Amino acid sequence: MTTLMAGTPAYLTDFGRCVGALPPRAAVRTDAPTLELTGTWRFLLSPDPTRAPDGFWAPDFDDAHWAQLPVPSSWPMHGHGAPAYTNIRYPFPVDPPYLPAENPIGDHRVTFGVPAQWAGQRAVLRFDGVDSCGRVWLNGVELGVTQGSRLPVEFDATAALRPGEHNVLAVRVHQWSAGSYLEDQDMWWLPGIFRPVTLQLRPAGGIADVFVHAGFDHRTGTGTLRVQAPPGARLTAPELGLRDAPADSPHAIPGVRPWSAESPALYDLAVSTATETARLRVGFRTVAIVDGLLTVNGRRIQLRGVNRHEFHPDLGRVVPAEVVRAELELMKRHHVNAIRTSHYPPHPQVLELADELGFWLIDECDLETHGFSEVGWRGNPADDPRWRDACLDRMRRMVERDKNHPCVILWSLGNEAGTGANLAAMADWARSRDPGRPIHYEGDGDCRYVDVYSRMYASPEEVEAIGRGENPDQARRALPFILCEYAHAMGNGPGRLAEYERLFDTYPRCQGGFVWEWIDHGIRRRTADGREYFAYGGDFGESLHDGNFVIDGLVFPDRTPSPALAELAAVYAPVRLEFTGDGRLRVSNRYALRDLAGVRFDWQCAAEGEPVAHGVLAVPELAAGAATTVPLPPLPEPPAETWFTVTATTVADGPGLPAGSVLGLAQTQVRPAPPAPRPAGARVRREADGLLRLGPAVFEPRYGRLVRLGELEVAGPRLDVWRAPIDNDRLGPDPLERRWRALGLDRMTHRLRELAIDGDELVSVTRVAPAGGDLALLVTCRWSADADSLGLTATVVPLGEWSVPLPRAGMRLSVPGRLGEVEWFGGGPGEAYADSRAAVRIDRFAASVDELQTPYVYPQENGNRTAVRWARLRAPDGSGLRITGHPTVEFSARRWSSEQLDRARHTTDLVAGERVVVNLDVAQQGLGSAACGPGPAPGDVLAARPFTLSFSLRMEP
Ligand code: IPT
Repeated sequence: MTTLMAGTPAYLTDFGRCVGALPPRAAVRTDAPTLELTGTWRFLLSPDPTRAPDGFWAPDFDDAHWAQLPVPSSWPMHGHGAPAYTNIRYPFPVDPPYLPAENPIGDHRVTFGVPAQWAGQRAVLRFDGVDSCGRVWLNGVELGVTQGSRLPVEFDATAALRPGEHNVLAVRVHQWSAGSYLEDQDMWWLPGIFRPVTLQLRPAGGIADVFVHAGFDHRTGTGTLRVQAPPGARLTAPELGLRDAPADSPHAIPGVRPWSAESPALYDLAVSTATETARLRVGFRTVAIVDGLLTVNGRRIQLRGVNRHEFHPDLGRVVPAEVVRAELELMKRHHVNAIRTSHYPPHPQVLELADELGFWLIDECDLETHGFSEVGWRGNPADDPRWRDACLDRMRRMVERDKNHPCVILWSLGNEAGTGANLAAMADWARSRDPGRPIHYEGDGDCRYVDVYSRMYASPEEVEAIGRGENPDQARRALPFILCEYAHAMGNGPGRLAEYERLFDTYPRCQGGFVWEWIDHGIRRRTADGREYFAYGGDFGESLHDGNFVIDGLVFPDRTPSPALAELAAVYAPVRLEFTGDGRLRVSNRYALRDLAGVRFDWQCAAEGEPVAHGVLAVPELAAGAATTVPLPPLPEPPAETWFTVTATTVADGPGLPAGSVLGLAQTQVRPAPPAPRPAGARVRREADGLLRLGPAVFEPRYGRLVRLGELEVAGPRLDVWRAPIDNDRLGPDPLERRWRALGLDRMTHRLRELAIDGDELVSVTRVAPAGGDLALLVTCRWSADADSLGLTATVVPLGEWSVPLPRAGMRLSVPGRLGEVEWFGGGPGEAYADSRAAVRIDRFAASVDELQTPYVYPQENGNRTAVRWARLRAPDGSGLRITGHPTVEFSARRWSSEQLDRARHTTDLVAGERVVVNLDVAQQGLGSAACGPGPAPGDVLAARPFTLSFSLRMEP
């Protein structure tokens, strides 16, 4: 038999190895001449290799008819091919190291000039990110092949380069390669040359590589600087008193300002040889695990972190520098102090900014083989010797690139790659190369080759057990514990952030965690009529996809904060304020390494939201980790519900934190509301038209429903237990939504059983039940009124055996759409739910009905305002409806029904109707994190139990 198969190029299936790459080295700023090859390139996409042009790498190849494409770019974001989203599953057969024939090719070409002075000198061509594999030719000469999408690769360009002439760079990018088996992160598949391409002169005798070790001894306050650089290199750092000092001996620097995420002190350092100067910013800090605790500069740190992917809604994996800076500043303002670079090393600019603004970083290697879990982990590259080189190569490239950044406190081997010998080898190598940083990897469940015990989505109950040292296994018990992922922020949620933080505050070894995740990876698109929305998995016709599971961030795709970010900020607040109940305030400094100098404590007293007194509290400058109590000032007692609010704010600008940033806030009630009188006195009258009249209200007797309040058409409050399921209701192993729909909670029917007059009250009894079953809720409404207000007390009793919690417990009514402005006294300004209410305060707020909506990318229940004492809905002419809770209600108002919200799949499916639908609830089911993690705490599960809801309505002229 003669084999005729030509096959795919060998490099594509060579177990993820690069070809021709130079040894990895640090990313540093240097004065070596550098050309950025970014800009507009020529591009041709071929759906499979058989259709890709031969010889396109030849300098004289005619590419005039090719498309133009910006580089860096993710090509599917520019109209070539389409993005595709899968979470765990590979979008190709699990057949390592092979790829299917359907493997798109993106051919890239660019022509550029090189100064004549470069002649005779060595030059390297650097790619900071090529997804997934690029074969590179310069002037027709093949330089090599890249793999490892999110890692740099350098090639020697010296021989191929033609200084003083036009040069042609050609890169063939394969969407899939063996390396793709190592890159199964939960995100869009987005091929392309998505990070810079640079050409750099490498002067003879230059700084080929540099490794700065800058430690800090917290006992003596002395910094030590040791720089590994080429022989003869000299150091200059005027602020450190170093002028042309030798690099090869350690320098002790007394009285140095240490670096931390809280006070990111950096010193400029120049490392020079006769031919090159590299410029670095040095931060002095020592990371150590001491007595089972992760410490920096001698102090236990607490990670208040987020998982950050590199994502942009229009550009894919290309994130412009100004966007990254704004993003990290946004994190900073929300008291995020740590970032896990899930699940690959980010663009080098992220590390520079993290040094400058102050973040603890877990730098994670570009390694995930999660799709092997679908086949019982058979053939997992993390444990197969044939993949060992590629695994080690990836670790090396990350560590070498990022080793000089003080922000990096842990190296992470990767994510969800099972376990195996290659991971252990990566850990060993990193430890020997950089003993200054411990190793993280969540998948090493037995903690055999890691230095911290890391978990994902452990419930608060389990975290507490770990905190108490109740782990079964001794090895893990001795290690610091972190949650590398927790509180899945998908859609409306997560709940329980405050509960986790309390555990991190309580148990020293529970050193915090990283919320999953920072950003919704929604891709911006427009409907045919030009309305913008964000797309998710399946919106690009993918045959295999995981829907909106990629929409699980604290910020929307365009980086506007979702309500969860405000919640996170309140929970992560570095200053904790608590009222002790005996006229004092306890102030705790939750910084690990910084005192509270430059923080001011303002207080205010407000009666029904109207300020009546204010002042400044004297609080001593608390040392890191310290707490004290201070007395409260004498307070006025106006005849209205009064709240005392203390706000800790920064006085001066700090890195990423402008003056006036709120570091902590707390409130206490000084005086409760005088009980609102319940309307009474009017009598029920039967009108000639058959309608019933009670004070200002008109009822329709067949269904027992309110139809009018004075001139206002109010469609009767009726029992409502349905909410448009949130992702945490819809997903997870045993989704509530399935049980809710099986029971029929989304399609309840109403039968009036009784309508009667009882003294001054109109009383209706309604049986509310779904078709097909015999479970029901019996609602007794007692209506009373005076001349202009109508009161309702509704008592609800479940009938039958209810085994599921209710989505919500309350009443729904509707008013004309012109009542589009809302003012309320209660919890705000943002939405809040039972287990996500740390960010609200009691005050008076105003918003339009439209502004009350949270535009979750996948529409779902949202916008609830909590503990509302009263709310007014008003038309432009000022007339409207006032709702008063007895004592409070949960309130939401929208221009569509919960059923419409439930049916919508994108924000643009929601079209305003003619009514405003108002929900007044006793409670809703908590949020939890069940889409990927625990559900709400038992206390926030809305069990079907009898409840009473009471409020009154008044028309306002
Ligand atoms: C975990 C992944 O590490 C993360 O990338 C993301 O997919 C997250 O889940 C869900 O959004 S892995 C999961 C099996 C717990």
